[in-house]
Amino acid sequence: MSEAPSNLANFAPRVFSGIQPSGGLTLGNYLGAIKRFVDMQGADYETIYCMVDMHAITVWQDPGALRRNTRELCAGFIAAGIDPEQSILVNQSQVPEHAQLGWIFNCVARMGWMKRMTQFKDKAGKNAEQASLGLFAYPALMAADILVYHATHVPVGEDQKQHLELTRDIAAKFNHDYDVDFFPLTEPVIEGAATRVMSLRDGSKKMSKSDPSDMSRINMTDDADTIAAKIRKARTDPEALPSEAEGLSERPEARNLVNIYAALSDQTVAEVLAEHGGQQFSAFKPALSELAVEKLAPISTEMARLMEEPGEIDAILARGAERARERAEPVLKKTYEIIGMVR
Ligand code: AQP
Repeated sequence: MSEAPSNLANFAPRVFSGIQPSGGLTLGNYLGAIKRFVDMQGADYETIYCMVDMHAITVWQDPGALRRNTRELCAGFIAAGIDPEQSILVNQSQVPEHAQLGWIFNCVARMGWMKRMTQFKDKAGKNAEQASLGLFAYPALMAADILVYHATHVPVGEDQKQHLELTRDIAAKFNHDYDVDFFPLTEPVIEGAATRVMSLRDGSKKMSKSDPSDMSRINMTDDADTIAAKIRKARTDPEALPSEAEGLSERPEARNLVNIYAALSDQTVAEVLAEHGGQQFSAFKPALSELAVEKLAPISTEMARLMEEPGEIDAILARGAERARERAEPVLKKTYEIIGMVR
């Protein structure tokens, strides 16, 4: 983590976060990210939410699927409660300043820092020689996504913590190297009961849109029967639920289902266990399915409705790009000035 003292008092509060259109949205993306994006939308901050399509292509994407997933992600944001008037909704490739600042940050970030990024190691796996250069450089572009807006707060799931620490390190190094106080040392906002939703098949792996097993995740577009079947088949242990949170510490699968319940019902884990402690999974799973369907069905129905009008989604993204560029352009211009580029 960067040692530089916080300089956030010098910047207007602004929230930025992004999601990759690398597949359909999962319950992990919803609880760890989108639901909290909605909570942060309000008078206190300007909010910018991005479909990070240039990150998605760090692994192969079929062009038709990428287009569809980008629109579907935008529909998901809106259906979950993001207001495109109040927040800026934009896809990354329509704001070239992200990539332009990303290049500069490739020259600020150090190889040693990048080599420590666990997400690259996880995603590249044993086949690192065959991974794209973009997958390796991804966190420097992510820093640019955030800092091109001088964003001060970034709501994310737990898995993004290391990338946000790198973002602070890049900002601090840039400020130090050029003797300026130009980039904010952004604060990660990792809060709530579901900062790390785990796979339904393996409590040690996070729920992910690119997991080969569809049974490992709940997709935001799953219908009620599919959600119920996935929860029924979710891996658990033979014990009843404990009545205290400590009783979940060695039970990752049980803890995951309780965390999901807590996040969906806006309760604490203690409140969920006060109500359901002592129950067998044969009773708790149907209660969880019912809750999940109740919360997710209105979102998926609205997503499907919005997807019938792709032209409207494209217009929202085009307008979002205009508003985003109004903010990003002056930051990039000033960055070029600071580093000595003749304009
Ligand atoms: N399982 C999760 N629990 C909580 N939060 C999660 N997020 C993702 N999965 C979980 C949060 O969602 C935001 C967007 O993530 P992303 O799509 O940009 O990338 P990711 O973290 O790599 O998500 P996936 O689903 O695992 O995508 P793929 O499979 O394409 O790599 C982030 O805030 C993330 O923390």
